[in-house]
Amino acid sequence: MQRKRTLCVHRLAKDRNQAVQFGRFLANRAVSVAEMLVTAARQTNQRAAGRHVLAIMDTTDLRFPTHQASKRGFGTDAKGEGVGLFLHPVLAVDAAGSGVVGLVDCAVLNRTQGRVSDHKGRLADDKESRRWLHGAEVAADCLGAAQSITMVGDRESDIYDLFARRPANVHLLCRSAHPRAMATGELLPAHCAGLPEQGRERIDVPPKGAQQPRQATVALHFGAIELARPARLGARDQPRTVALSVVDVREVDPPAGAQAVHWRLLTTHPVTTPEQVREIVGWYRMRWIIEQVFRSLKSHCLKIEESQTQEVAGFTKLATIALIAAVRAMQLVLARDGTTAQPITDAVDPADMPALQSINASLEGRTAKLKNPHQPENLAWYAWIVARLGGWSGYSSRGYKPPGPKTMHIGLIQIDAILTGWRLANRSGLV
Ligand SMILES: [Mn+2]
Repeated sequence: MQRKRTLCVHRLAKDRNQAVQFGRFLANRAVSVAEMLVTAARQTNQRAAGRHVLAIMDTTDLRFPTHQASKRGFGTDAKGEGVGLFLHPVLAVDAAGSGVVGLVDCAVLNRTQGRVSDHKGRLADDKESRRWLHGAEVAADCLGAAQSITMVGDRESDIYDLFARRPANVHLLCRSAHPRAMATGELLPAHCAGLPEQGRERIDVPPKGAQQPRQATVALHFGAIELARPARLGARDQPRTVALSVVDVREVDPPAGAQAVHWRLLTTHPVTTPEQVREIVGWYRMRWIIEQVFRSLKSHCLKIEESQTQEVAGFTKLATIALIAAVRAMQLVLARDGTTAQPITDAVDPADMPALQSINASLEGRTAKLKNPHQPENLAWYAWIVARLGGWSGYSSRGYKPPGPKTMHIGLIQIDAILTGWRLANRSGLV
């Protein structure tokens, strides 16, 4: 799937016999999602050795509006209307180099009981929000080789239970969602409004909906806080307070009609300087990587929601493999500038190197600008080849778009066809 970039078993297989074999493989109960994930996490941990790793998590919902009738064992989608399934992966990203280290875990949520309605009346352990704490625990267990781990989550992960029960070796970083009460009785938003400004910064605001990309001036506020246990948790075996840092980044004088930038981030990291604020905001912004992985899994690349697989168990296995393939394409996107210092062996079989050398030579132009600027030992060298085969011009100056997940996806399909041809020619003695 990493090479052929499809979930369609018939296209993955070279003939009908192999398609039958693949079907049996997926239906085999000994082939488990847990085993696939443990293997992926083991490889990720090896690459994570000695690094500060961000364990980025998010939930995505899959929907199958055109296959409602044929799907078996699936629960309902986010709206409770059609057939759906939820994936909650944990992705390891290098905090310093921003390269994708690999997949750590993926929780699968299947709402066979229908939509969860009564959120507040249930204890944290029983709720679907348990997936965040579970992800933090898996990261703690599986990334033992990492120098340190910081879990990164969006507003959904603003959960007291998570702050209170996080594993000792996992730091947290999430966006605040609730106007929580502090130990002093004051509410968090009011407290942040009273914090002194500690500096200003110009930042790039990416385009969103109808909003154009722009530059914004933001004022930085930060401080140590203590949050109080929510009253509804009662006297559970939870600490009365948790100590965190808050980072409050607010746009100064936003242009008329624009949505003002306002990030209120909560973290277990100490924050005492504007440099640390920049670091925290930079780590939070790396959350876009997991959103890109979801995009390549769904919309234009792997088209996971078009899968014809009917049984939920078989589909979940295919989806896990597809997730690993989507993570690999994203790894190439981030490696393209050579800043992640990843070895080419992370993605390439050494036996394919002669073919790749030849493809590279055929793609290089006469001018220095159109030469592959990276060394063949580096993953960036391979990313350059894949991107060029995917239709990227090779120009990286202003005005030219750098290659994204879709370009890498197309390039990977091309490279597979070329390598297949290369191996055939070698076997027939023509080369
Ligand atoms: Mn989310």
